[in-house]
Amino acid sequence: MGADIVRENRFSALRRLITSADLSFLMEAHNGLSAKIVQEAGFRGIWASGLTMSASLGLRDSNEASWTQVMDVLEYMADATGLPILVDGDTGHGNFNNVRRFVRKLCERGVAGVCIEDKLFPKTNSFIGEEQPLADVDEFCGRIKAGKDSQTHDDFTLIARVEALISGRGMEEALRRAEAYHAAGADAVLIHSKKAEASEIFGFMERWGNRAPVVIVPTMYYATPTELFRQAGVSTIIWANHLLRSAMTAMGETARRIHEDQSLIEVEGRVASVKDIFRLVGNAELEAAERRYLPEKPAARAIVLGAAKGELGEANPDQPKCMADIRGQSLLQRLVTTLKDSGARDVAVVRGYRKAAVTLKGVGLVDNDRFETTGEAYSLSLALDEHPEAETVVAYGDVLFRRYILDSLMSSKADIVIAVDALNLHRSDRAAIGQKRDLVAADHAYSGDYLDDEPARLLHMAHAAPSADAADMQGEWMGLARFSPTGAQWLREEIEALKAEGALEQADMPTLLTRLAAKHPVRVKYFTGHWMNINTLQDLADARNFQ
Ligand code: SPV
Ligand code: MG
Repeated sequence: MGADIVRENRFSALRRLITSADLSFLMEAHNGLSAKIVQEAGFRGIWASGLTMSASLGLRDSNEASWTQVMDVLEYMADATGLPILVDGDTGHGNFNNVRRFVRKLCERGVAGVCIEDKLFPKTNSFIGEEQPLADVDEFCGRIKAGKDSQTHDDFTLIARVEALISGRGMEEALRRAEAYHAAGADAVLIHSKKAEASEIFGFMERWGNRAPVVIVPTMYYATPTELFRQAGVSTIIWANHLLRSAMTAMGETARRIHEDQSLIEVEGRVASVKDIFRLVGNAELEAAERRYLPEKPAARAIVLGAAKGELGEANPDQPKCMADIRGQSLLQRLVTTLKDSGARDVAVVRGYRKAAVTLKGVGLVDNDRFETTGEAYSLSLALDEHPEAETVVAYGDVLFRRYILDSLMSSKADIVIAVDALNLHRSDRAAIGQKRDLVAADHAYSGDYLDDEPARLLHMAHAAPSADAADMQGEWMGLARFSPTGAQWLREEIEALKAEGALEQADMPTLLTRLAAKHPVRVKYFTGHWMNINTLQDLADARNFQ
């Protein structure tokens, strides 16, 4: 129903654009994506150009694409936007009979109008050669009548394109044809010219005297000010091919750059981001629909360990590390957004140092008031509530990671899975030297082979600075772990065991995970980068560039 209403409106919307007293504009598009770009730019209608739809398929503008292939492209465009589309129907793909079927199908697919030109099938682009043969006037009028008689929507618009000026037949012939096409039922005429200035257009407008709306395509006479067309009474201007042409320029430059550099470094940042693609094709809508229609998984919960003081003192006065500002949002806010986006709806943050500064809407707060004398395992124990069977994500409060890393942990079948950076051990930058990290020993190392998905198992973990004798260490834990309901049960049991031994208060996460690994399989999932741990001022600066 909703889609039908949009389609209904599109027919009348195009009719209004063409018949209104104001000058209107149609912008070229050649596929669903460019149609969306036209809409975002603010245009109120689309020109589905024969030249650019063909070219984007790698074909010539000579009816090499069949009319059904054109129809498929139009369907993507109509689905991609709510804008009315005027399609370049070339000659109508044959005689009156082909026009009838074409128009019926256009109405069915929600394409609001067609422009047909008085040439012969197979057509040749108007800017190629001279004196192209024209259709017989009566025969072309038959195509117009057939089209109008076949429209299944009252407001469908049929525009007749006059090629007399382009093919050197002169103004009298152009006027004679325009008059005949108008009388045959065309809703408007498109007068085409390939001169570099618009004298033919102004000459035609004067003689035509507003008998029916006039559409023009100033590809060749582009330098003429638009205002003059407005004053001359032109109804609609078609900007006929400029999105495809600008895309060709941009794609060519990008391809050459990458080919020369064998690298993306010069190109990244100058091209649309992957996020831009997601936005334009409407991924947010799909996510909302998934929440509406997919069976709800029992909500996962997340525990963020944010009690520690950290060492960001001067840059971050009076604040715990997790509240450090990163481009207008706290580290904690960014982390919690990623956790929630990945399905951990119920987030608890354990706070301690300067706890009053740790605030965030939509999260539960747990206080570790003994943060100065206790460690991570103790903080975690405070947040484990009475529901140990829930799927649980545990994250350090001072890490940033790309969402796919957490998504990958969330989709793991393992009961306990930890995210490990396979390459970070080999960091040689100054910030990394001598810094203690959570070093991971696993039963096998990351192979770098895309096809190698053999699960690795944690042997032990230690909070230490990497050293020469750390050769048995396979990576660095990112401070991110996921426990299935069973894994969460094991976690609780291990915390209880530590407590019984009087070791809970001092235990860190590596100790806890090592103990778990001795009793249960703890899966190591390798990643290579795309995360960071904020320990130093330099890290904080780097985090501001983290996407
Ligand atoms: C098209 O865009 O395919 C047109 C306009 O028909 S032109 O190429 O100017 O003839
Ligand atoms: Mg064309």
